[in-house]
Amino acid sequence: MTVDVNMSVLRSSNDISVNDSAVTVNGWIQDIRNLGGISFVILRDRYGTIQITLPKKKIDPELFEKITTLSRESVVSVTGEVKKSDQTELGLEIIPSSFELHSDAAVPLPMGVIDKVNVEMDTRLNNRFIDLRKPEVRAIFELKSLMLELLNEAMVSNGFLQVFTPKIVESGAEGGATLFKLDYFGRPAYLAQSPQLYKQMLMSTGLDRIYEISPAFRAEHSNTNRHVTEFISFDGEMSWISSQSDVMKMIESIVDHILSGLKEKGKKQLKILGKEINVPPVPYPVLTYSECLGMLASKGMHLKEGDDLGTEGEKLIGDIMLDKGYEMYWIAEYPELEKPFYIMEKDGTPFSFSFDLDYKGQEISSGGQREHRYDKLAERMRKKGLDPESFDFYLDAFKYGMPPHGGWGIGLERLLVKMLDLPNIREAILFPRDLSRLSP
Ligand code: AMO
Repeated sequence: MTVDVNMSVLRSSNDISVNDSAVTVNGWIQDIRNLGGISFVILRDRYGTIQITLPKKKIDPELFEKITTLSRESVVSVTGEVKKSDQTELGLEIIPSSFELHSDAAVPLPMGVIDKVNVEMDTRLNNRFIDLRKPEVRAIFELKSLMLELLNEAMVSNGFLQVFTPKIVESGAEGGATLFKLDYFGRPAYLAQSPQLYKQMLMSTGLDRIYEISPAFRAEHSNTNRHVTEFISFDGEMSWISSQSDVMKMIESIVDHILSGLKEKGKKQLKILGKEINVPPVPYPVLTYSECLGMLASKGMHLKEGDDLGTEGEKLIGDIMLDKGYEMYWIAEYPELEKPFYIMEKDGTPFSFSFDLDYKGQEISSGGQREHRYDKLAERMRKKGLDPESFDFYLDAFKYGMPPHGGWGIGLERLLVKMLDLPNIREAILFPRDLSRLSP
């Protein structure tokens, strides 16, 4: 009898019924080493590699010839006997009795899988199907998937309902400059930049805690290592808050659950990546925007009240905070002019009940308390040069009973990138979209 196994079974198996019995392993031929009297084929699947050992004298000559002349990355099933071996990393090897070739890989490969040469990111992304065969690339996406699992866990345990809102919309929420325009059966429409308007509308229904994890689209004209045109936005909205601090506390508990969960459950992937996750203690320190201006001035960067902190400012604050031992911190109470119409003003001041969560010098989230009072909201829209009438579908939800509420949006890839200290957001997206990339 043969048992169909993958390498995780072999890795975890101390079971003698697998060892010493005939197994079939499926995978990609990673490497072939011919050493005269003996040849080795390294077979790889999602879980690892195993050595297929072919002592020339003991193997059928035709089988030997066929296996050892296969091209790298061909896909095969190999059947044989599992033997204990102290020569291999796994402590096991397979002596083949037969094999099946499913797909013969063309030569040469567009890029190598195990070669240690540095390949340009563009080449890697153009050949993502090969790039993702590398365990260290795949580990990022295994951690991303684990991150979503942990995130869902945190949301459910806090009583949040998962929702999905439209991605084809009539009006944007995050400013006209980054809207992708569509032709919707002859009418103008846009790709959603965020679920902002919908998640707020849901607060008026009594669904008092909701979250959404979905693609968000931004026509970003800047080519940076932290902007893409399509990213995964993790949004939450909650009613009956007393202040933005309630929202900040919620985010802290969710982020803490994700980071500690990944540290614990992602050990295997973190080891492949050679990374460790530091879990910053909660609560995270809160800096106000005005304090940040002071901190920057002390380092020679002089900004006026109302200026955007900018990438450089954010980085500098990150360095100052890291010197003090903080990787994660809040920047709160931005000038109301800097923040979108839906954010509540701090009455009698030029500031607002808003916050960003910054991680190692980069914004990973923003949010705040929302303006839930209809008249004030319409007034704030006009102040921002928007016509409240074109937002009727949204404003109506405020006209007929809206609780106080607040929420956030976290760029999932930005969080992952900072957690793993990856050099570019594109590393955390399977098939990234940016200013120049639309394929694959
Ligand atoms: P904001 O526009 O700040 O806020 O976006 C929220 C978070 O989304 C991520 N992000 C991006 N990630 C990658 N590429 C991009 N081009 C990009 N743009 C944004 C960032 C950012 O912190 N509606 C509000 C949130 C709220 O108030 O609930 C919003 O969208 O990590």
